[in-house]
Amino acid sequence: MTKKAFIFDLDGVIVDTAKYHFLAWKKLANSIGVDFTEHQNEQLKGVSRVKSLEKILAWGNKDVTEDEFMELMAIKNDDYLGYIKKMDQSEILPDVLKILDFLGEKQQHIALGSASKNARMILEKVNILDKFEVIVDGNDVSKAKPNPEVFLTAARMLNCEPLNCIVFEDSLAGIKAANIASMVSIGIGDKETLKEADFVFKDFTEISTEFLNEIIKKNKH
Ligand code: B16
Ligand code: MG
Repeated sequence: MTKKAFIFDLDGVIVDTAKYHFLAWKKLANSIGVDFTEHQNEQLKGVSRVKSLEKILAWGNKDVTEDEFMELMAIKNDDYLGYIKKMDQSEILPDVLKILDFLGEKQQHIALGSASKNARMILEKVNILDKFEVIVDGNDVSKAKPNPEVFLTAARMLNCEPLNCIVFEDSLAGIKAANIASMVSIGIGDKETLKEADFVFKDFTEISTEFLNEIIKKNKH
């Protein structure tokens, strides 16, 4: 049987760092006189740091110089890292460890495909860095999701055909990226928002080992 590659997004799939992104972006936006709501934060899920700040400045109708832009990004990231430093294994989302261990026992490839430049640090903090054979994050790719670069890079590093890759994603951009790459896309979150995915589950507690066994056995086409 061909070995499959299971590629996990980080924020919203393994841990809920969106809440820390929200606090840090809100503080930054407010400091320059821009409002920032949780609804707007939703639109930053899976979006890179640069693109997130561009969106916030556009929402607030703010123009900044290139130097100011870089400084604002650094301030936000320092603030965000303050939250990350306090993370531990208790912040791993329900049943993520169970699924990682199951896939490990079944000797499947396990990779990370995240837009975050802080991905390695977060995996270290929650103590699961060693569960990933390959890590592709915001430092390794230049094209943001829905461009499939992040997932295709992981597939290439694992020497695995895209058709044999399965992506777990919480953002629509990430689901689109997986679909464009001809991978199996599994949405984690809201069924309506993620309806373009091949499968959608509210969270990992809804994913059975029977389902995973079927995915391991099955060919996409
Ligand atoms: P950083 P993911 C993404 O992570 C987040 O969803 C997104 O909100 C964030 O802006 C992006 O990482 C960049 O993060 O500032 O740490 O480089 O969902 O792709 O794992
Ligand atoms: Mg995500």
